[in-house]
This record gives sequence, structure tokens and C-alpha cells, in this order.
Amino acid sequence: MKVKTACPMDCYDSCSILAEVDGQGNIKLEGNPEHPITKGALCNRGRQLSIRRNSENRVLRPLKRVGDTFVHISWEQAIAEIAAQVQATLDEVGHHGIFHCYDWGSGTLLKNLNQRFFYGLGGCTETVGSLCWDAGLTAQTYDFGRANSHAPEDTAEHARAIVVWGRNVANTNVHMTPFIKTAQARGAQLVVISPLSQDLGRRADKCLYPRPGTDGLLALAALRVCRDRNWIDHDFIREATLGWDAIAAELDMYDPETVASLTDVPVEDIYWLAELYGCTRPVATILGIGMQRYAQGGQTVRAIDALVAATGHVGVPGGGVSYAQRQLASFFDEEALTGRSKADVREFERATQAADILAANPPIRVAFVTRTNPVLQVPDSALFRKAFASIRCKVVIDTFMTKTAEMADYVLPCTNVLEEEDVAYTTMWHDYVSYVKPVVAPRGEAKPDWKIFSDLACALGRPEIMEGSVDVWIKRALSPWPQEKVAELKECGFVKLDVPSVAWADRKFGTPSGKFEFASSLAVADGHHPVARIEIDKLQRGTEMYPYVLLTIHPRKWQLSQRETFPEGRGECPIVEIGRGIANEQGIADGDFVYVENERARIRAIARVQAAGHAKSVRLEIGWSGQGVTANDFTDTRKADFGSQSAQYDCFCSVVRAPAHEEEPSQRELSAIAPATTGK
Ligand SMILES: Nc1nc2c(c(=O)[nH]1)N[C@H]1C(S)=C(S)[C@@H](COP(=O)(O)OP(=O)(O)OC[C@H]3O[C@@H](n4cnc5c(=O)[nH]c(N)nc54)[C@H](O)[C@@H]3O)O[C@H]1N2
Ligand SMILES: Nc1nc2c(c(=O)[nH]1)N[C@H]1C(S)=C(S)[C@@H](COP(=O)(O)OP(=O)(O)OC[C@H]3O[C@@H](n4cnc5c(=O)[nH]c(N)nc54)[C@H](O)[C@@H]3O)O[C@H]1N2
Ligand SMILES: [Mo]
Repeated sequence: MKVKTACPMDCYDSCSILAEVDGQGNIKLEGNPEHPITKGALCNRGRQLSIRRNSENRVLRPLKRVGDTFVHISWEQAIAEIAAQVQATLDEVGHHGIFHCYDWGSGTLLKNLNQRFFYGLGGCTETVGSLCWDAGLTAQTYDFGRANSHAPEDTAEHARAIVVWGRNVANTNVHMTPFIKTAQARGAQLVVISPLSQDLGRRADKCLYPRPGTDGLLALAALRVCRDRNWIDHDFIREATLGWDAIAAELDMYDPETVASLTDVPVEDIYWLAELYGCTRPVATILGIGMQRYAQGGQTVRAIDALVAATGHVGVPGGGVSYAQRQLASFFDEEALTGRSKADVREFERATQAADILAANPPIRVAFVTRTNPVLQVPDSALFRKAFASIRCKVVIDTFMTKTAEMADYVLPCTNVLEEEDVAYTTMWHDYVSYVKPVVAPRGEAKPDWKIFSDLACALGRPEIMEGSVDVWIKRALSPWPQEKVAELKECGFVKLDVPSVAWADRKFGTPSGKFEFASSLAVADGHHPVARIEIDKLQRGTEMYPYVLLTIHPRKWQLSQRETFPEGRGECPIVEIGRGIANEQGIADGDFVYVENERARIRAIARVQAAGHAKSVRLEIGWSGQGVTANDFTDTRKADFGSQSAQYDCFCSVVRAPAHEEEPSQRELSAIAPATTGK
């Protein structure tokens, strides 16, 4: 019998899955063909869920550090000892001495219960802000009131042109591709804007390869051309927007010739882009997350919003600036699960948590890490390792011995999603949520996160904190839903939440004025310029020593650091994809060994020379570690302009050919060469 369940990964797509277990306990996963968005296709990462579930490397029993090694201990011992550490921290320094470091490694509803435990103790210190998408969310909050996306079907049916601007669709949002193909079959144009060449580019009518971090200039220069040629939607501007005159008056700063030299986009392509937005109707803009991980990342998203709005693509079928899907939040009562409003929480921003740990007063005495692998994923790994090491008792809850778990005092085994009941509710794109049904029993001694925290609450003499059952909690969190909808979710495996398929069609925006705000009072209140503005002297540039941009972007095949079940994911010597400008300057040929270096780190890597893409950019997949460092040893903890967002793509390096006598690859390095597939 096939069980309907869902992928919990931090991803746009949120797939519905059909799982089948054979007599030998093998689990076969396939996409659920009934799901209108994911339509029966499951990506590499989704298929990995069963391999991760059955992996021989999975942590299956609680582990305790003894000296340099880990020993198995019983759950009773683990819970008693950790509870004692929590109690000692409460007695010595109070609840702020407890640190909950979490992220979205699993995007299901009941994972909110992890927070409930800490809030029930009165509060804690926890991670807030984002390594992911917050600058863009804040930008769209200033402009629109919220980040709302168009339904994929709307883009497929109505767009005359689709601009995929900084989203790596073919790798990170694979179920978007069929919708794009449908639009193309109707004759819609496809444009891809990304410094690194993308697999989707092969299907595109045009690709632009801007210098990383300069898209805001590109958008404002195109908007200036539209203003000068009167390719502006005056009706929309008059009826539904605020502050057009203010931004229009600033556009003279973005002279196309100058912008061409700063963005490395040919000036004729800037005019071409202006004409696309000004004269094609409607244009759908699909924004990615990569472009806002820069010093002016928030302003960049505002600049693109302004271009799209002024040229009349907002609130119309086939248009929009789809960045995220934030309309779903009102469908869930997270507070019922977390109880955050009653807690006293000290906040550490994810980007800068290491410095905060080191400076904390009261100090952090015990740390819990759930749903994240911060040693690999937080910028400036060296600083994070130092801060984490300074904590007296470190508890990591995970299914694998991650680099963070390797530093822990206790590693507690949690269940894999195929062993859990829950609701997958964090789609970044469409409006379907899915039911997570257990496919197999937990392996070994693994327990769901909530059960681990419930056991800890009992050991602390506070069982009431985590009182409840899966059924009751799901009911509480779905209390805004009519009963039939909950039943439908369980029966069908997924439901549509019916958010509007065209964002802002009623032109009633969520901003203070109710209009689209070219000039935003919220931005001003947060200390920013009222309208989108890119300051040329704030563009980050490399140095003579480290001239190239190092983009540590998301892996093609796997999810971030979750690569332990891929043989090719374990290579000590990574592939770096380098622009042809670097290859020419440094005399590097495809397949050469190179050194990638900056002030903070140095690695030996294998170069893949890219025929297309920005000529002076380097791609190294994030989540890699080896040679004693991680990809985030290259980055630092600088922040973007808006929200609480890291700017880890403002990162520079040198690339040089390894000397001839070092050309001989080792066995381990050879294992990494094999899978180098997509070097173009
Ligand atoms: N296969 C796979 N899929 C994933 C993930 C994964 O790890 N692997 N992770 C998931 C998560 S957590 C997230 S947040 C999403 C992220 O998915 P995306 O939105 O696709 O974001 P990124 O992967 O960060 O970067 C995507 C693109 O941004 C481009 N980019 C970088 N800098 C700039 C710039 O300055 N301008 C422009 N125009 N483009 C730029 C890069 O060239 C890259 O192609 O993907 C999710 N899906
Ligand atoms: N330099 C650089 N840094 C980046 C990025 C980048 O592009 N470049 N991308 C950033 C982005 S977009 C993001 S979202 C962050 C993400 O950073 P992380 O959230 O740290 O991402 P993952 O590497 O996927 O690690 C998730 C961990 O959670 C575990 N896990 C999965 N499910 C569960 C569960 O149910 N319970 C528990 N307890 N654990 C679970 C997995 O096994 C895995 O070890 O990284 C950011 N860091
Ligand atoms: Mo992310």
C-alpha cells in the first residue's frame, strides 16, 4: 500500500510524496501525481529522504562525549544529565543562559514545539533573523505590505515574458520548470538574470550575467530608460501607488553607460531590459534569494519592485514580483504551539550569533541545536566554532553526525520525516500544504524532537509544558480551519489554501497607505532612504589581492550540508566553477588544480572553467567541508541593509593554479573529479 506523505525540506516546492515499503524494509519514494504543483516528480533531495532514513551512518542512540570520543548512553541517562545542566543554568544565570540555535532544516508544524519547551521554562536565548531571505522579505513589506507570489498556474497561463531574476530554478525550484515550459509553448519569452550561468539558461531567449550584487543598479537604470521613453503605467501609478515623483526624480543618478560599466551588463542589454518591461505586457518576475545576500540586497529587491510596478505589471494576471509566499501564515496558529508571546526571549541574530555568544551577559551555559548545522552554514565558521566551543554543555539533536554534532557534548537521535506524523507547511512558493504520515517505525532509539523535549520537561518536574499529543497539537495549530479542511488534508494528503492566484489584484496593498509605496514610510522609520536607492560607493569590491567574487551558493544535487549520503558529496577536494576571465588571467585550464584563498581560508580545488556567466565570479557549493575548513570559512558575518539578513555573497577571493609539482591528484581528490558534470 502506498502512503501519502510530504517532503519537509526548506525549499520552494514542498512535494507531496507516495511511499511504499517492500518486504525487506526498502522504501520506495515517488512524487504524488495528484499534486497540482509537484505533479508526481520528486527531486534528488526528496528521493534521498529514504536513503537518509536507512543510512548506516545515521545516529541511532544517544551519544555522550568522553574525552575525544563519543560513547552510547541510555535515553534515561542522557535526559537526566541534560536536565541537570538546564536546571544548573537556570539556578546560576537564569533562562537566558540557555541557547536554542535553530533554523528550518525541517519545515513542519510540530517542530514549533521545540521552542515551546524553552518558552515554558520562562524563555531562553534563541536565534532570529535569517541567513536566507529576510532582506527581500523586508523590502517587499516596505513596497507591498507583504511578500505575495503569483500562483505558478497564473504565470504559466498569462505571462508574455518571464524574467527569472536570481533564482536557480532548474536546481532549487525544479517544479517551476514545467510551468515555464507551458508559458514558452504559448510563445512567452524567458529571460534569466544571474551572474552564474544557470541550467535554465539553456531554455532562455536571453541571459544577462550581471556582476554579483549590482542588480539594483540594473533595475534602476532600466527604470530610468522607461521613464525617459514614457513606458510608464500612469494610471496604475496615479491610482495605486505613493511616491513615484520621489523615485522618478532620483533616476538621473543611474546613467545606463555608467551602470553598464558597474554591472558588466552591455549597455544595449540595459535598453533591451527596459523595453521588455516597458513594452511587453504582462511580464512575470520570479525573484530568487541569491541577489539579496549583499550589502544593498534589500535595496536591490526594492529597485526591482519599483521597475515592475512603474511599468504596470503589479496586480495583473501573468505579472507580479514573486519572491516568497507569505500569505500562508494567517492559516496557522503558531502561537498555540510555541507560546512565545508569554516568554522572555533574548535574541541573537543568526548571522552574528557567534559574536553574541562570546559577549553574552548572562553567559550561555547550555546550548541546544535543532534543525540546523551551524558550523557549516553560519558565515565565518571559524568564529562560530570558537563561540560554540566556549559553551559548557552543547546538545545537538540530529539524524547524522554533522560537523556541529562532532563538537557536541551530547548528540540525541531524532526521527527522520518518514517516521513522523506532522504537517509540511512552509512552502516558499505555492499555496498547498501537505500531511506528513508515518511510513515506517522510528529506527533504533530515535525520537521525534517534541518527544525529546517532552521527556526533558518531565525530568525537570515541568511535564505540563509539553502536555498534549500529536493530534491535539495539530488541531490547535489548524484551529483557523473549518473541520472539513482538516479532514481533507488527512484524506488527500494535501490541501490548497486558496490564496489569490494574482497578488494584489484588488490594488489594496498592505502598506500603511494601502498603496504600493515607491516611497515607504516604514523604510524611513527603519532608518533607510524612502525610495529604492543603490549607493555606488557602497558596492563591495574585491582587493588587488582578492579580486574575484566567491559565491557560495546552494548545491545542485543535495540540500545545503545534507550531503553525507551522496558518495560524491564527501570529496575532500571540491569543484570550483570559475569564470573564463579568471581562467584567462590566471592561465587556468578546465580540470586544473587551483588554490582558492582569501584573508580567512585557503583550499585546494579542481577548476571547472565556465564558458558563460560573469567572467570574474567563482562558484563553490555551500555545505562543503574538507581540508580542515568549510565553505563558510571564506565568508564573514557582515549584514545586508534590511531586516536581519546576512550578506555572505559579498565575499572575495583569489584563484591561482596549483604549482606543477602539486598537480598529482590524491585518491580522495580523484573521487571528487568523477561527478563534475555540468561544467559548461
Ligand atoms: N538543490 C537544492 N535546492 C534547494 C536548496 C539546496 O540546498 N539545494 N536550498 C533551498 C533553500 S534553503 C533556499 S533558500 C532556496 C534558494 O534558492 P535560490 O533562490 O535559487 O537561491 P540561491 O541558491 O542562493 O541562488 C540562486 C541564484 O542566485 C544567483 N545570484 C547570486 N548572486 C546574484 C546577484 O547578485 N544577482 C543575481 N541576479 N543573481 C544572483 C546565483 O547565480 C544562483 O543562480 O533553494 C532551496 N532549494
Ligand atoms: N555561505 C553561505 N551560507 C549559507 C547559505 C548560502 O547560500 N551561502 N544559505 C543559507 C540558507 S538559505 C539557509 S536556509 C541556511 C540553512 O542552514 P541549515 O538549516 O543549517 O541547513 P542544512 O545544512 O540543511 O542543515 C539542516 C540540519 O537539520 C537536520 N534536520 C533535518 N530535519 C530535522 C528534524 O526534524 N529535527 C532536527 N533536530 N534536525 C533535523 C539535518 O539533518 C541537517 O543536519 O544556510 C545558510 N547559509
Ligand atoms: Mo534558505
